Amino acid sequence: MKKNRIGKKKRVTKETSIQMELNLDGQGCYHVKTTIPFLDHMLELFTKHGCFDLTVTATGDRHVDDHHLVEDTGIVLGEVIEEALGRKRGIARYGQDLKMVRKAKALTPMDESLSYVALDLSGRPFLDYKAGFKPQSKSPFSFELFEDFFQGLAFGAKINLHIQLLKGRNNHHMAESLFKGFARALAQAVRIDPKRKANIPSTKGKL
Ligand SMILES: [Mn+2]
Repeated sequence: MKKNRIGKKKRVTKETSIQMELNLDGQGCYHVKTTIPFLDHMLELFTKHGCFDLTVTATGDRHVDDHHLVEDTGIVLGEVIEEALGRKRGIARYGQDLKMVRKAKALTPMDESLSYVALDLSGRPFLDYKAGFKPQSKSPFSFELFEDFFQGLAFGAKINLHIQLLKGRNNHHMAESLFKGFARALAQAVRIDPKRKANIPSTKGKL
């Protein structure tokens, strides 16, 4: 039987302490405790829609604000993705969320919100991120932190990641659309393509 692709990481700094385990060949099971309920909700969506398994225990200096913890959680998620992929033998490499594809665009609707996510497990970190969340003075969560999250993730995983929120009214739905879109694009990119057998999908012979 094929071995599951698992990444495991413990990262401790003076600002945050994060322990994470990701199984790319999972079943959508999660146990996520970051002390930030909205971030937990997003990581759970990601796990369920990508059909991964994810365990996260994270704490940080939230008396400052949520920035360090959100950003570092993104970095560690990127690192466990990279570790789980190993040498990337046999993977599809490119991910596009094919739900409601039109004109080669990958779109994920979430009620009134709609986003586009495309990625390449290229080994070259890059993030293009356009998501205009609405100003929301009473929200317990700062939605602009998701740019830092995905920046950390793209660099931790060494992936080329394009995220664009096309429209939306409600920040909660807009964030859900981004995380579901990311999960589904990643699930496609990491899938093993049986035609490739164990070869690495690059003319360089290395990713
Ligand atoms: Mn929700």
